[in-house]
Amino acid sequence: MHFGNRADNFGHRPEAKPVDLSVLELTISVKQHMDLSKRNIHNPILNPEDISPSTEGMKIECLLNPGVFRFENKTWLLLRVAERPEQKDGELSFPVLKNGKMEILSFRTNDPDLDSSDPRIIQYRGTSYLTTLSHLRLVCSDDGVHFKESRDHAPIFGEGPQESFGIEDCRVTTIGKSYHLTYTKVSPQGVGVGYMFTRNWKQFDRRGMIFPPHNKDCAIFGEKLNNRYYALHRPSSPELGGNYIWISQSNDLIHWGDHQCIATTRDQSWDSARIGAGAAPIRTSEGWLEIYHGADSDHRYCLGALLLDLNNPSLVLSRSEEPIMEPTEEYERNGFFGKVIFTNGQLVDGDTITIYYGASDEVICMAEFSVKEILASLKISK
Ligand code: MAN
Repeated sequence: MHFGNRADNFGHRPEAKPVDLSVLELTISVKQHMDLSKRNIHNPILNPEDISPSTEGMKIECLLNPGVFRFENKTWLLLRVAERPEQKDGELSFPVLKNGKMEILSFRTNDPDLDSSDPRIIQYRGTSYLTTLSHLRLVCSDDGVHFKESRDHAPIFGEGPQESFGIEDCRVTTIGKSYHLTYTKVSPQGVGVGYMFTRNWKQFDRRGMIFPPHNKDCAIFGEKLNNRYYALHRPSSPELGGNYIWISQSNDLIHWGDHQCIATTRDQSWDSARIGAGAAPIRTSEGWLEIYHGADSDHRYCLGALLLDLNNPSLVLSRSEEPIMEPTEEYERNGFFGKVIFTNGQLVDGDTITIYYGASDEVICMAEFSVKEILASLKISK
């Protein structure tokens, strides 16, 4: 849509038509209601071709869902890098980890026992596999927009049988001078939450699985409350319950208890099929602000917000009725797995939240929100 009477390529100027301002106002208010984000003009800021494969013979198919932190005066992303070998006609091949080494599994695409309708997962004779193997990679930037791979910091790969299908979607919570990493461990045994911490991004203290399958989307709060650590996480309960956000408490960040469900999916809504926490909740004057993802039965992933009580974050004060960000741009609608906006990393500076997000499960993007604007939208939702 354009307003006014711009000349066409041949210099013909169409007759000026009066602009119907009521339509314009309606469009603006509807748009503002739906999407509070300001996308960066450089989006996507990272594409699979910008990063080098971990091993010869591998191709990076997707960059996804980075954890974000500040370290040594730079902005860092801990990317999820999803790889597989270059695909040959009539064959579907992907790596798995076995005894610390990559092994390639292959299936004929015309095998009647193969179900490859979801580009992320295949089913073969009752067993599920991922079509790519993910590891975590560090990239850093002086301006928060242009990122380069760090030569001084090695990639983080899955280790042991609980991570044989890789590690994914790592949240990074900074507490004092320590960085606490919660990530998805994937293997045929199931999908659970792994935890490790580091101070220098060179040595990592891996502390194993802190939430057993099926569980993911774990974000640790950046400070203790009532002398305890808190974390949001997302267990799945297939028969009774569903894919809901829970909160738990711990004295040592490893053993978690006092589990409570704080938010469920909503029928007929943009978040009707699954919801999960993004990065660590943000302390605001009104409460803890959590940007979370919600998906519908069509696997369309949007972002919304939850406001949790400052002293007792298991109390939800308010929740977005409508998404605060939806997959509307070309790079968010089309890609490895389209119609996806997924965030688990952000930086907060005064009123500005800068989220880094995976779009279409393929490229890395960034967008800004105003804390005040999200809080105002939550007042309407209340
Ligand atoms: C799941 C996870 C995410 C991914 C979304 C959308 O929630 O595997 O990593 O981005 O699905 O595919």
